[in-house]
Amino acid sequence: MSDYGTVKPFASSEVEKRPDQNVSTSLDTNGENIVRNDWTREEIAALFDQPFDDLVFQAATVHRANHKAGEVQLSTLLSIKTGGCPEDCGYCNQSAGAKSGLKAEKLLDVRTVLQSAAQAKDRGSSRFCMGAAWRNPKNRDMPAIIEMIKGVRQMGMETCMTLGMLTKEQSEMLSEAGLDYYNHNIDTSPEHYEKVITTRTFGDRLETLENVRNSGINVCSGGIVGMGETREDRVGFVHALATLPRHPESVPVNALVPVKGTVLGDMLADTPLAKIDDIEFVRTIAVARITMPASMVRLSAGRESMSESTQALCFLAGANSIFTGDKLLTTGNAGDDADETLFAKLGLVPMAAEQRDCALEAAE
Ligand code: SAM
Ligand code: DTB
Ligand code: SF4
Repeated sequence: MSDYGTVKPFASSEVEKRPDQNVSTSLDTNGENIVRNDWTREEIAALFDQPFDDLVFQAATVHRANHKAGEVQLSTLLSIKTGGCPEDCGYCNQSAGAKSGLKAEKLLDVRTVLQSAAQAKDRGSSRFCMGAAWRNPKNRDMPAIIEMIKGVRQMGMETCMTLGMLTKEQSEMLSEAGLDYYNHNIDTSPEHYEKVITTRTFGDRLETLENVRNSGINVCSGGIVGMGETREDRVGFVHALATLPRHPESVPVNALVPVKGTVLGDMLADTPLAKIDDIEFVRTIAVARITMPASMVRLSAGRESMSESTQALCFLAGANSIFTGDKLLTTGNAGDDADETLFAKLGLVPMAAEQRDCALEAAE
């Protein structure tokens, strides 16, 4: 199988018959939503393998049965502790081992973080996501982290944090502070994981997700497409998320931002794999939407170098969340002006925090 699956549209001069449409869906015969956690890899591979228009149509149908079409949730990111990370994630310029020239910084003070959150709120964002370049938070960092959560919540915004691995006790502390979401990505398939990161295991990731889930915080977990993985790995990646005991409430799908000086940025530079094929990226979004119908699917990193039409296809295929602003954690993002233009062209509107909660409750 090629990296982009088994459909060979121009393989011969014969007119090819399109595959039978007997693929699994998450809608029952009345169009009602069924949340399934028993997806097989074969079923997920069959979803990916469909003709593109069938796949996107199916994903859009599932999307409309579970969410208000045209509404997109907006989150803003802030790096609260940048660089110098002891982990060796091959995609990340914040790893101490990366030679990207990024300057390591200490944990920001609470006031600075709250000022950024207030600006994000003024620009229409409903969720503030704070990220730290840590393997795990130290107990001495927890008081400041807790103050940040409480302060952002007091402004009426949802809070999200991504701080690396958490113990049960740390998850409980964050939950008690009122943290709404914790982001912890599985990043890729279990098989591809060790080719990208050696300082922790896929199992370590699942353990933190379990701690977060058990402490009652909403789970945000997804990964990166375009790290030189195969179609089979993308199937395994979606399968790992869609078979969790409970689907993540948010599923960020990032397109690799190839940064010079990182293992993957340098390895993939000037190869055909340097940029994920747009159609394959949209397919991944669509399959995530179909298999996790009630979750928010976030079109995450990589939008800065994505055309408007590819982004429009992602929204059609069920993406209903983005990061706003001109910066992600350390790299560039599309920016508010570009997004305002895009939303106006496509007739998309920002989703209010309460509406998001209703959509989830309705689907549960
Ligand atoms: N250190 C924490 C951790 O790894 O869990 C939190 C921060 S980390 C930067 C958050 C996520 O950003 C990673 O799990 C990865 O999926 C994504 N990410 C990092 N660098 C990226 C890049 N160059 N392109 C796309 N996504 C990236
Ligand atoms: C996620 O899945 N994507 C965001 C968020 N979770 C923390 C981070 C993307 C980071 C892209 C590289 C950077 O800006 O440093
Ligand atoms: Fe550290 Fe997170 Fe970057 Fe990995 S992704 S190097 S854990 S900041």
